[in-house]
Amino acid sequence: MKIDVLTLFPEMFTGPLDVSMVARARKAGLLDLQIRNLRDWTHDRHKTVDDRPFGGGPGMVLKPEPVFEAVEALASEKTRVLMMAPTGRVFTQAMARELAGEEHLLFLCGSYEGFDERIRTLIDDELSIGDYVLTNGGLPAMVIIDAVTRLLPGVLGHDESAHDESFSHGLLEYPHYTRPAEFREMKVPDVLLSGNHAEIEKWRREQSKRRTEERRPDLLE
Ligand code: JCQ
Repeated sequence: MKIDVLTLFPEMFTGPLDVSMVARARKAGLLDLQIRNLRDWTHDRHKTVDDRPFGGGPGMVLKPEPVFEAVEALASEKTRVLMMAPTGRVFTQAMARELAGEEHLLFLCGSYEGFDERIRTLIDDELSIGDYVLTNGGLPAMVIIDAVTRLLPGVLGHDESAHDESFSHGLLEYPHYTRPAEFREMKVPDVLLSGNHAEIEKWRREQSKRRTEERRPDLLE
């Protein structure tokens, strides 16, 4: 998969996307990820990307010209253009699976400065990662890139993907334990040491269900 990110803050993206599984996917050639500075599509000496709002008021507004030029340079028919904003549909695991099937994603990272409304005509989907306000769309874009990358074919090992299956059926994960069997007077449940795989499965299903009822009853609907 190819992913381009258009941002005013490319420095934000070093770190999260250079470690762990995303780094591995990039090195393996499964993910071609490029972070692009929106200012590269300006033509003036000051690399101006925003201007004062028509009609007055506080703050600045992202200008349409650099965004249009950048999107026209980076996108093709096959590109899904995504904008991160608290006004978007809330991102879910189902949406991650859908995006993982795309050839090319282009993330536009806006900010609370606001953007010229005509930029909306470039966008296929507006996505939110939750009901709170951030300073800009960089972190939401990284969250979505992370969630999508781990679903790309060949990125997860076989064990890890099988594990994922067992709880993307809408329930929370059951409790896990490793050695030692007793730690500071806290004992691992006997059933897990029993070697009885049918009983272990039953216990895990019950635990998943109970946890989901207690913590996320909304998932059971
Ligand atoms: C995304 N949840 C919160 C903030 C405006 C383009 O418009 C805006 C973008 C942002 C950054 O994204 C978020 C966000 N999901 O704050 C305001």
